[in-house]
This record gives sequence, C-alpha cells and structure tokens, in this order.
Amino acid sequence: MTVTLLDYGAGNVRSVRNAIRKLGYTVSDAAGPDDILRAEKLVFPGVGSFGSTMERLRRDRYVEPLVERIRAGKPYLGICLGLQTLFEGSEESPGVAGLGIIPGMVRRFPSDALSVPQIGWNGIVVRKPSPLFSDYAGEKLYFVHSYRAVPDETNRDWILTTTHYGDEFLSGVLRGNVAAVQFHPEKSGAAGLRILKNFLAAEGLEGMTGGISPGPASGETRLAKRIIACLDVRTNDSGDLVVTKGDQYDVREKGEVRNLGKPVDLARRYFEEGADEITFLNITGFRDFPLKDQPMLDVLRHTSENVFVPLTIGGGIRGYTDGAGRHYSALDVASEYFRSGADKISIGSDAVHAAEEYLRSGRRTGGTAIEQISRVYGNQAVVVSIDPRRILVRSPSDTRHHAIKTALPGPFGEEYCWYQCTVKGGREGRDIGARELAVAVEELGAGEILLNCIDRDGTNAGFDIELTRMISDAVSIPVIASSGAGRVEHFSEVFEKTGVEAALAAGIFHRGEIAIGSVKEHLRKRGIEVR
Ligand code: 1PR
Repeated sequence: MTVTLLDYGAGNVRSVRNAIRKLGYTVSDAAGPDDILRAEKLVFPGVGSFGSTMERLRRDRYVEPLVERIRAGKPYLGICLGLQTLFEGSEESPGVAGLGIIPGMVRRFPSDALSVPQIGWNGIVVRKPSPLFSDYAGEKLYFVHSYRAVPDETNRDWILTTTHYGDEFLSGVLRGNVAAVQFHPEKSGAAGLRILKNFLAAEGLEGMTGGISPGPASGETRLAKRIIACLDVRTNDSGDLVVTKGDQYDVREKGEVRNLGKPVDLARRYFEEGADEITFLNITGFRDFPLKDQPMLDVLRHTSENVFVPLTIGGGIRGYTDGAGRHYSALDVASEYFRSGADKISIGSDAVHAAEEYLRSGRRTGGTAIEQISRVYGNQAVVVSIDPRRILVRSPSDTRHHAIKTALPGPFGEEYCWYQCTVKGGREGRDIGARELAVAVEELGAGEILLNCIDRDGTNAGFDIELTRMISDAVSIPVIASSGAGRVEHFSEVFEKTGVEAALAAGIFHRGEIAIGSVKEHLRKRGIEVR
C-alpha cells in the first residue's frame, strides 16, 4: 500500500516520511486536490502556524477535497496542526477559518503558571477503544504546541485521548476512520512509530475492542523534564566533519580540534540510549554560508532516517548575500534545515543583534530572523541560544545591566555579577545582559531558550544555578539549562532549584562518563518526572 502525504512545504515533513518508510511503506506526495480524495490512507502532518497552514491549503485548493474526504470517513491521520485545523478556527490566527469539521475553537495555553509552548514528552489517557493503541503501554509521547482544543460536550463524539498541561486538553480525536493527534508519533520514539504503524495497518480505526490504557495512576498525565544530548559539530583540520567539545568554548587540544566521533553515529547512539532530544550546533556557522555547507545538511538528512526524537540545529542562522550578490534570508536558511529534517532551529549571534536593535528602537520590525521564522513555522520551532559570560561587580550600580547577588564572590570581594551576552561563539562580548536578551527574544517570538554559560562549559562543575534561575524566572517560554554537567546530581539540582524544562549536556555523554539512562534513573529516584 502507498501512503499519501499532504506535504504543503512548511516545516519538517521529512521525519514523517522517514518514519513511514522505516515502517516498510511507500510514501507518495499529494500532487493536487484529486490525490486527496483518491488516497488510500492520507497523512497530514501539519507544521507551522494555523494561519499559514490554512493559507497554503486554500492556495493549493486542498480545503474542499479534505473536507469531503473527512466527511466521507476515509482513512486520515492528522498530526499536530492536522488536528487543530479540523476545528473552526484558532486564537493563533484570528479571522482565519479552519476546516470546520469539529465544532469550536483552538485556544492558547494560559501562560501565567505554565511555560508556553508545551515542549516535551507527556502522557495520554485513551478514552475510546481503537486499534491505534492496541499495543500502547502508557509511554510518554512528544508534544510541541502553544494552542490546544479542550474536550467538551460539543466534541464529545470525537474524544480519543486527553492529556494534562495545566488543564486537560484533547491530545487525540477520532471518528470513523478519521483520526488526528496533537503529539508527534514520528518524533515519539518506538511508541510513536507503533501508533503510526497501527494507523497504516488497521482496517478500521474505531469500534474495535481493546486499546484503552489504564492511564496514569493519578489520573493526570505529567510533562517530563527533558534530557538533551548536544553535539557541537565542526570541520577539523583534515576537512572531516566531527563532533567536538570545548573547554569554555576552546575546542583545540595541543593545537588540534578535539575529535569525539561522527555526528550521525553519535546522534543515533544517544537516541537509542534514551535522549529526549538531540541538538546539533554547527560551531563554525558564523564563518560560512550554511547553505553551501552540504555535509551539515547531509548529517541532518541521515540522522532523521533513524532518529525519531526531535532534532534541533543551530549555527549560522542569519541572512547572507553570496558572491554573486544573491541574498538569502535567515528564513531561507532555516527552511533548508527544516526540509533536511530539523524540527527546531537555534539562533545565536543574530538573536543578540536583533535584541539589541529591538531594545534600542523599542519597535518590532518583523524583519528579524526570529520574527520571520516564527511567523512561518510557529514560535515553537525557534530556539535562541545564549552564550553568556559572568562579569563580577562590586555593586549593582556598577553596571547598567541586570545584576544579581552571587554566592560565589569574586577574588576582590565582588558580591554581584551580571551575564554578558557574546556572539561568534564567545569571541565577542556585547553590551547586553542575558536577562535583557531573554526577555527581548521572547517578545520577538522565540519559543525556547538554550542557556549556555561560557564559564561552566566543559568544566563538569555543574550548571550555573544563579544564571539559570534568573533566566527561567524572567521568561514564560521553556528554558534548557546547558554547560557544566559533570555528575547525575547536577541534573537533579538544576531541576529542583530552578524552573527549567530541560537540561543539556555534551562532554559527559561523549566521553562515556555518564549514560543518559543513569541520569534518568537518578532523576526518577528523586521524584522528578522523566520519560
Ligand atoms: O551564533 O547563530 O552561529 O550559533 C552558534 C552556536 O554555536 C551557538 O549556539 C553557540 O552556543 C555555539 N558555539 C559556538 N562556538 C562554540 C564553541 O564551543 N566554540 N558551542 C559553541 C557552544 C555550548 C553547548 C555545549 C554545552 C554543554 N557549545 O551547547 O554543548 O555547553 O557542554 P558540557 O556539557 O560539556 O559542559 P550562531
């Protein structure tokens, strides 16, 4: 059987394609409206924003055949926006009509007590028997979204699964042979692939016996804290693309670039060992034009063939003009990364310049990389990577930046510090603090912060708790703590003492000092929710 994929060119559809192929099916792209009705099984992996998705569906004349197909109950699997667009509309794009199959509106998670977007692994409670979940054993699945539909009387017939994030929301809907899920089966490891396989293999999706999970003992699902493996990638002196690792960003040892392995192999190993996410940072990205950097794009393409958890790529995401005078926007660069298998892109230096300009002018231009990419792909796809360095001062009045009292005073009795943002991989300090940057990039549309710390990077001395707490308290988007992990206790410390959603490490994993499984085991013992 051939599976038809509705790929309207926004975001990472490669992963869905790879997942279906991995399951042994052939994938064909819907080439026009007729294919929507003709398809034996249709998968619609909606990525991007609600408005841009509906606009593309309208432009390509897909709306009518989609509605016809769904009303006729022909096999359909919507993923993420493929679920949301079934509703009448979304707060994300006021005034834009959805497909209107399910009554009601999709609304934003309230961000007063929650980090929004919800990014990470959460559970589901199966409410209706379906072969989709015939072998589901209660595993957590990967979600990434700021908007959600809630179960109520008007959509009662559709409720398939629910999940808690703040309140309860609809994580799956099903009627007849039309199913849609808010989580990403193609990014949910082995459990997600089984759900996808069940959709592809099942004769009918409803009315079968079995497949109702008991759900979590508490009756409420919980989002897990994520453990992320980070691969700093660069070309070494022999021209090979290698995973390297610096000490406070210095990746050379006795003059040579440290070589800790091959990017695709290491990523696969971390996926198999239970990493919740993999991040690649092209650490020479600020020098080169990344679209010429085919090996890095190949790394992503190959990794996404076998790694079914989210992939983030950073390094060099900004606008470029090539030798022939042709301009490529940051959006062009990001689009190529998404097409090659990235789920999120991470912006470093360019975000610092954008925030400086925004704070100076007090105006959003709409033209920054953060704004352009989040408008098209949704802010959950835009990570800002901060590379701060600790600057000690005697008193907060010695700096115009946000200073905090530190438990680790300086050699001359300095009791305060601020965190200076840097660009170009820490080579250039800028006149902006990490807290100002974090707040500004959230306002510009970033969906997550990857918080490094040059002083701690590669030291194994633990995460900088003061910095991490300062940033996670200042923003309502998820924050990933990074730099300095050396022992399993460092992970529990950062989750217990700060509000971060994820912790990232590089050196300890690459050198085989600590396995991802041991980190999770330790966190579990401490009562911290993990996958
Ligand atoms: O500025 O948009 O081109 O992005 C460049 C990206 O590359 C930024 O995200 C920046 O953090 C990263 N980067 C640039 N130079 C280096 C370097 O090491 N020389 N790496 C670098 C940053 C930081 C981590 C690291 C953690 C954990 N690496 O992500 O993996 O600190 O390390 P640890 O667990 O071993 O302590 P742009």
